[in-house]
Amino acid sequence: METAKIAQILDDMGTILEVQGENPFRCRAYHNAAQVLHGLPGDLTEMIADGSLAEVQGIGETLYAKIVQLATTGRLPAYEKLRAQTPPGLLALLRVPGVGPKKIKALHEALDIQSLADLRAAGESGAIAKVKGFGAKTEANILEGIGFLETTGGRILQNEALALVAPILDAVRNHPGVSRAEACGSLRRRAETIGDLDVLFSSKDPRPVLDHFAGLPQVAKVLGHGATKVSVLLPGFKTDQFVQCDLRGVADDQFAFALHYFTGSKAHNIAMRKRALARGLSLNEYALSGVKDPTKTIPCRDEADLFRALDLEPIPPELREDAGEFEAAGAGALPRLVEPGDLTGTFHCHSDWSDGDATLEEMAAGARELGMQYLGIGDHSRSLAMARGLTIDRVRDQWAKIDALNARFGGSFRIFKGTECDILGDGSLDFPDDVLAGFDYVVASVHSRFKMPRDEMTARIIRAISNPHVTMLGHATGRLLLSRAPYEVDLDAVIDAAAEHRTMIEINASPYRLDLDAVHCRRARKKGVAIVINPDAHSVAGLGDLRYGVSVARRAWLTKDDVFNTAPLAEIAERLASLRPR
Ligand code: DGT
Ligand code: CA
Ligand code: CA
Ligand code: ZN
Repeated sequence: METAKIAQILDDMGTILEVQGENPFRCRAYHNAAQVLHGLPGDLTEMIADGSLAEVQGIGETLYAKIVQLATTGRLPAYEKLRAQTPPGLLALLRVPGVGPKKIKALHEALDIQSLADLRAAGESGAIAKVKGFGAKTEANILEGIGFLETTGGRILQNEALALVAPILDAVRNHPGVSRAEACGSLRRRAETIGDLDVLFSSKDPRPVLDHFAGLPQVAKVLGHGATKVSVLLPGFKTDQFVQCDLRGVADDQFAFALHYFTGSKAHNIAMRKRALARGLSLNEYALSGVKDPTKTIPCRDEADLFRALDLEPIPPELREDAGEFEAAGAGALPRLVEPGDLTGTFHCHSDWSDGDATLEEMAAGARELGMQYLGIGDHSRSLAMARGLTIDRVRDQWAKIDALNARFGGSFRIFKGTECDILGDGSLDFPDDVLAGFDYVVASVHSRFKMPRDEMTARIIRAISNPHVTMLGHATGRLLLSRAPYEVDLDAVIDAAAEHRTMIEINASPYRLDLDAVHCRRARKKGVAIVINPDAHSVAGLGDLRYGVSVARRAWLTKDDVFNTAPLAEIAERLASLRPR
């Protein structure tokens, strides 16, 4: 059994025990062990075999035995028993933002709530407000949370979709009958979140490939099995969550048309078909042919051929939203989109000085490994105690440490001294100006009081980014994709202020956040705001999230020159210095 799956089971057990009102220490032991498994330095099976797992801090004796049992047998009767004691809809309630095990326990006991439907009915009838410890405000929050859950529904994050699709694509590509295979749909367009997975392959005989796919071990349920298409459910990353995956097979000479069609978006496809019709051609997922004479077909080996046949430059998947790409591609004026390899470094990364996992040295080594020339460390500021924000004294210690490291790098690499400085409630910053002046750059972010009225939040952020010490605005809306709505803010006003004060705005590349979204990012660029792509990395692995930020930039039509962190180190140093107030 995979380590991540075992961790999930331990987490679930901790949660069920919480819902049952078990002693908090016992519950926490399960959650802690799950965390430890997520951060395990080696392979779980090997660590069991060589005894090193027993040495790992944070896993007690009982839990150690349970992990070994799960890893070796794939089963745990204690877990099955707990699941059997829990109504099946109860854990799903945890997906409602703002509803935790304690609330579930109370509501279950007071109102016998067992499912989302029960919870909504109770909220709508006003029954939740009457439960001890709840009240009208909590009830309204819960109803809002249910609404949020419903609109985001069964969607998953891009990183989850990529992790699910990779082994499927491997299996399909490795099948001897397959010549080409690709993941299409929203995933290929790099949309923020993904509804279902669409995989396409070409082959002389799709049947054995489809049968093989339907029989893959990770398939939880086959929804439909036809001659050219199989739909299945794959287990998602949350308990009782399933993700649909459609696999379609076509002939090799149909592949380009099908790839284009199933990549979408739907709006793009409709416009593309209209364009074909305007040229007397009919386009569908299998062919491009004459309207009057369907036997006249235009063969296309790949998508580029198809676009050319309609007098278009090839349109990258990220731009296919019918949002101006046809005009640009028809005029030969598509931008040359920024690519992951264009990034020379990044800012807004955390180290173990605040809430990151890795040391400064490890983060720098990780960045160099990725071919970067510099790394900006922006640990949290003092008022964010929860994230171990740095006091002014600690900031000065960190500067000394960074100076020493930079001296060691001798110019071949550089760590920039940054801070992710909290924007306080009134829009002032968490450090005084004389301290801010000592950093190479300042990222300003909101981490508190998310529920402020829109006007107040907008004024707060504008005040912060108007401070000449602020180099860039961090995660502009504070949203967490699929789990926390953005705060209320007039982003257009923020963008205007950023342009006026020459403050950059970050694309937060964490797949859990991804703000600034592509639409506002495109607007910001049009107003002349410099965009910077930051991973908000809390570990070395987190630096890899930059790819998701590049996708947002591409969806926003950005070229290399529109992105600040594509310049070489010397130029970055110069431009940062020029942005510091005199
Ligand atoms: P998702 O799954 O909600 O994240 O979004 P998509 O874009 O992957 O949508 P999906 O899976 O329903 O369909 C995949 C692609 O197939 C879609 O992007 C465009 C194409 N497609 C699906 N339905 C239609 C349709 O009714 N008309 C046209 N023109 N294309 C369609
Ligand atoms: Ca899809
Ligand atoms: Ca689909
Ligand atoms: Zn951060």
